Parts: sequence; structure tokens; C-alpha cells
Amino acid sequence: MSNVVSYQIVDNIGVISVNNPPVNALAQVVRAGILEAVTAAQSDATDALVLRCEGRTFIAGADITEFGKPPQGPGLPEVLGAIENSVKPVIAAIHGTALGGGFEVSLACHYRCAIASAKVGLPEVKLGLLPGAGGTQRVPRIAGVKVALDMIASGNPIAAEKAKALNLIDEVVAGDDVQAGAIAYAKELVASGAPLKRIRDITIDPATVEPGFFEAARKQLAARARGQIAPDRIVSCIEAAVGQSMDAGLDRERELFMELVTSPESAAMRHIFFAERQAAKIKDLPRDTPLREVKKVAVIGGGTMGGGIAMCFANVGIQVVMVEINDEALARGLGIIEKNYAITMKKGKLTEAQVAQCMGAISGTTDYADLADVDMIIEAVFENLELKKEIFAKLDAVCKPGAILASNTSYQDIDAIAAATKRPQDVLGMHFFSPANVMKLLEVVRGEKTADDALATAMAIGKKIGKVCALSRVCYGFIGNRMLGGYGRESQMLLLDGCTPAKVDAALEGFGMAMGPLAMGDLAGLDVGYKAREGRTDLPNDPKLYRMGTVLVEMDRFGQKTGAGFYKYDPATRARMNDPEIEALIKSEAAALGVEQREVSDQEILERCLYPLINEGALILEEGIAQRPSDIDVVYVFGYAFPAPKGGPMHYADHVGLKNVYDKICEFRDRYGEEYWKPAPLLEKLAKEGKTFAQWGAEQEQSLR
Ligand code: 3H9
Repeated sequence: MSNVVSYQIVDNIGVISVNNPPVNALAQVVRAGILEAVTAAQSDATDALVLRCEGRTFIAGADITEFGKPPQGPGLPEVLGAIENSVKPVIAAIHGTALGGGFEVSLACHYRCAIASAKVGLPEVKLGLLPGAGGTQRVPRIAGVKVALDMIASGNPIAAEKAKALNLIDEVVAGDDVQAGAIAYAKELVASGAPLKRIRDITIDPATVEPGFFEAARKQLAARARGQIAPDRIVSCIEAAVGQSMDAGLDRERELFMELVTSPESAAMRHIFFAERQAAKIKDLPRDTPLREVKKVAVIGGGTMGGGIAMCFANVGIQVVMVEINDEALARGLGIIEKNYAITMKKGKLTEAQVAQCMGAISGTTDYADLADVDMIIEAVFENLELKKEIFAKLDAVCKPGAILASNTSYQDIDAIAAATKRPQDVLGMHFFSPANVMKLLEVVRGEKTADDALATAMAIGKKIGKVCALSRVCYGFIGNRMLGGYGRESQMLLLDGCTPAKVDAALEGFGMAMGPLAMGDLAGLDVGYKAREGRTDLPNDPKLYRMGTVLVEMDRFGQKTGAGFYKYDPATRARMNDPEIEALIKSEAAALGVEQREVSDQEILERCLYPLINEGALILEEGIAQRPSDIDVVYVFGYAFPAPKGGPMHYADHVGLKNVYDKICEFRDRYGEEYWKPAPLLEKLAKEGKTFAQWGAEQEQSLR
């Protein structure tokens, strides 16, 4: 038997144990080990077999690192065949998370039991894939096509009790000891002469499926696909499970799985999976850097941002104190939180008891002296450096030694804020994205003097509150907002060149962005950008620059909040509508500025908006603001709704080819001038060497070893 799969006999039950940390992924050695154990057990004296795992979880899926490499036998179907055809019952014993290929292994077993804390799921869609080892065929056979579609197209895990109610598992065993529970369950099955239940023997009667079910599902999924092809293929597989033999369905599943696993969309989404985990690691900090204890947190500022941040902590049971300047502002802040929780409850995402528990974790004060015992303070007041410095000086005076002092600033200089205290080692940035209780990204900003343990603690606490963390050094706008500059600028320049707002946004939404840049400007408020530009002396003196944004603000069209911006908004539904008045105004502004309007292709819109992201990303890498290209991708996918099937701006650049990106930027430089289009030296170098950002990132990582 291999090191990773062992076999022992307990009370006449053969126990096959998988031990492949960290998540018992189905690497070749695991597949081979299970196959060998099941085959050998066919002729021993046992009555039944239990398949279980060591460590924190049941098998969490195929080994994703093996995709794209030459396959090594045995394949998963062969292993599943051996389990399903076993002459004695095989019982899967699930703890932790049985995911993807892991859950599919359990579906080939004759029975599935789990402890109550376990979850099962088929998350392949999140990697741009579909379950490729029978999941699309076996789940509809036991739970029906609707449950199968919900489960597989969402990729969300299902807790044990609910999984039992849906017939996805057979038994929830008592206690935490899954092996003991499974052995007892196996003995019961043997004693009662339970049959060898093979899911493959079930046939789904087409008459049980509502007419038009699959067409409707396809339509619904297409509406929110944002460049993903997997949801459509998932519908096709489940459709193939109806009325057909298992083998025909499996053939269809294999065919479509192969299409997806070799697609650029899945490669991009797998890149994001690993990038997310990589981003949590700080290159020059050992993994065992000691952490500071964070039991109580304070949030300064009870606005939308502060309230959202407070909710993040309360949601995981950490005590939070909200600080406001007076009782009225405090009551308003706490009121907004209460309202937000009420909405969450209405949506069925939290129970009344859970909301009460979260609200119980939040208190308020107007007195800084109450912050003497907090472990971490996050300042979330409006963007004014002087005000922030004042607050940090006050915190310095009252907070206990070692408390982490964080600012949620989007732009301000963390080092200048740190200098307002006598403990710059405890100061850092924690940049949340709005709405803070929903958006996944947290940019953690490392100041010049931030201590290692403070930084490691901020990253760990970010993970604890469910955020995806990415590290940034100090610069104007940090990684994400700094890169946005050229994206917003070009979206407005394109209007003068001849596009309507709808044309620009449609091109980017077609690419997969959740919202085009101009609609996004309307949502954020055009006055915000206008005010931010007022104080800047570094922008080119060009009347074309942000012309339309400026004109609209001067017309009091601030965007959604005033009912009009680049678009008009229906007051009742907030639906956006094209505004012929603005389209005419753009034309007259272009004429006044002497810009000759022309037909602009969608391709040019994409290049002009997306390539500045890539170019600025390259500068950010050279300057060491971001640790790695994949961290930038994480920032954009989780903070700016960049489509995951494109993998983030740097992965996308690699896909397009850095030489192509570089050549296009040079072309734009020649057309529009160097003040807007100046190729980053790193981009130029890699383009000329024929390399990718990914290769450069790997070389940098290697040089540290
Ligand atoms: C599939 O199954 C296809 C089949 O249908 C068909 C086949 C024919 N492979 O997330 P964590 C690594 S597709 C390789 O931080 P947690 C991860 O990179 C698969 N590596 O832990 C990290 O490495 P490092 C369907 C994997 O406790 C380490 O393990 N399954 C895999 O927060 C710890 O990961 C999925 O999509 C893998 N499958 O969460 C499940 N999974 O330490 C994917 C993890 O070097 N996995 N790693 O950074 C997860 O969702 C989470 O890892 C899990 C644990 C919830 C299990």
C-alpha cells in the first residue's frame, strides 16, 4: 500500500484511509492507492468497506495542479468503477468538505455518511469546469435535475443535514468521530442486509422534468455568465442524464469536461484560485511570524464604510466598538448597521438569532478613552490627511501598547499618518471596498516602518473576516485605485472620439466587467472624481482630459444620486437609460475641441481602456508596490469585478501576448502623445524578451529562495 493510502480492518470492516495533506486532493498516488485497496479488499474477510480521510477534510477534489499536464493513470473513472462494482458495500465517511472529485468518489460509493459539521459540494464551476467524474450524472439521479443544476451551476457547498434532506447523502452520524460513526453505520447496513446501491442503475424518466426546464436554465445562466462557458455546458450534461444510459451521459460529460479543461477561461480561473492563496503570503515574512491577539476592534467613523467594516468583525464574533463624534452620528451609524442586517435577514442569509448575536457584538462610544483595551483600530473617516493625522495622534495617546492602528484610506500616505504617532511600527493600511461587508478584497498597506507581526496579523485577521487579502506598498491609490487612472481617462476620451456612453460600456460589459466604466462613474458619483482632480497638479493641461465628466458635474449631473450623469436613471427602478441630450452634447464638445469624430471599434475600446491597467500594473511591479503580477490580478478580480474568466489584467496581458500589448501602446503613444501613453520599462523588456508576467513573477519568487 502507498504512504498516502492505508488499510486496516476494524471489527470486520475494512477501513481505507487517505492521508494526502493539506486537503487530500486526488493526486495520482491517491487514485492508485484507493484502487489498490478496493481491489485487494474484494477477496478479504471483511463485510464492508469504509473510505475515510485523515487530517482536516475528506477529499477536496482533483489535484488542480495536475490539469494541463500529461495524464498519469489510473484515471478517476477507473477508480470510481472499482468502487461502484465492489462486491461488498463501500461507505464514504465524510468530514470537512467533500468537494468536486472528492464528492464524486463518494457518489460512486454505495452509501454516504457524514458528521454534522461536514459539507458536500461540486465547486468545479468556480474553476471554469464541470464535475468530470460522474457528478453531473449521479447527482440528478439521486436528487433530481433541479437540485443538481442549483448545486453544480452555483458551486456552493451544502451542509450535511441539508444534504441528507436532498438525498445527496444517506446518514448524518452522531459525534465528531467520523470513523467510529461510519463503522457503526456500516455494521448496521451489513446487519440489515442493505443492498449494494449503485446510482448508475437509476434512470431518470423524462416525464418528471418540466417542459422547457433546460431552455429556461440556459437563458437564466447566460444572463449572468460574464464570459463563463461552464454554466452552459453544465446544463448540457444534466440534460444528457435524462432518459439516457449512464454510459451515454458519462461520455457527454467527459467530452464537455475536456473542452473546458483546455479552455482559456478555465486556465484563467485556476490561475485566480492559486493567485488568491499566493497573495496571502508575504514574501519576506516567514509563515510562522507570530501574530498579535485581536479580540476587540474599534472602527472610527460610522458612515457607510465604517458600518460595513464593523459588520465584517461582528459577523465572525469579534467585539467591535464604533466611534463617532456625537451621539446623533453614533445612533445614525448603528441604525444603518441594523437596517443592513434586517435586509440580510429578509434575504434569508441570516436568522433572527444570528442577527441578534451580531448586533450584540457591536457597541458604540463617543469617547476615545474607551479604546484603551482594544487590540485593533480601523479608522474610516473621510479622505482628509490632516483629520486622519489628528485621529492617529489621539489614538497614540489612548491605545494600549501593541494595538494595531489601521487606516481605511483609499489614497492617503500611510507613512505620513504613521508619523503622527510615536509608534509607526503599529500603523498600516487596511483598505476595504464598498460595500465593505460584501466586497471580498482587502488591500493591506505596508508602511515604511510597519512591524512584521502587525502586518502578519492584519493579513490573518483579513482572512478570518472572509476577505481575500493582497499586500500593497504605499503609493497614491495603492494597487487598485492607482491603476484605475488610465481606465477612467480613456473611457471619457473615447466619447470625444465618437462613442456613446452605451457603446463604451457595452464593449467592457461584453468583455465581462460587471459594469462599464461610465456607468460605474455614475454609480460612484462623478463629483467624487471631479473633487479629486481639483487638488492635482500632476495631470496634463489638456482641455480634452475628463472633459465630459467635468461638463456633467458642472450641469449638476453627478450620476445615480442626482438621477442623471452619463445616463438618465428611472427614479423608481434606477434602471439606466441612454440620454440623447448627452449624446448630442458629446458631439458638440468634440466639435468645440476640434476632435474629429469617427467610428471606433469595440476592439479599440477594449485596448484603450484595458491596456493602461496593464501598463500601470507593470510600473507597480517594477516599483515593488505589488509583490507579484498575480497579486494585481487578485486585486482586480476581487475588488473591481474584473472577469475571473479573463484571470485579471496581468494574466489577460500574458494571454494577449506582451509584445502585442506593447506594440499597441506604442501605436497609441504615437497617436495621442507620451503624456498619456508611455510604455512601462518592464513591459517593454518582457515584450522584447518574449516573456510573460507569469514567467517574470516565477523568476522573482525563485530568486528569493
Ligand atoms: C475537480 O475535482 C474536477 C473533477 O470533477 C474531475 C476530475 C476528472 N488541488 O484553500 P486553502 C491547496 S476540480 C491542489 O488555503 P482552506 C491550496 O492551493 C477541484 N491543491 O485551505 C493551498 O496550497 P498552499 C474541485 C489544492 O482550509 C492548500 O491546498 N475542488 C486543492 O482555507 C490549502 O488550501 C475544489 O475546487 C486542489 N483541489 O480551504 C476545491 N485544494 O498552502 C478547492 C486546495 O500551498 N479547494 N489546494 O497555498 C478549496 O476550496 C479549499 O482548499 C478547501 C480548504 C475548502 C478544501
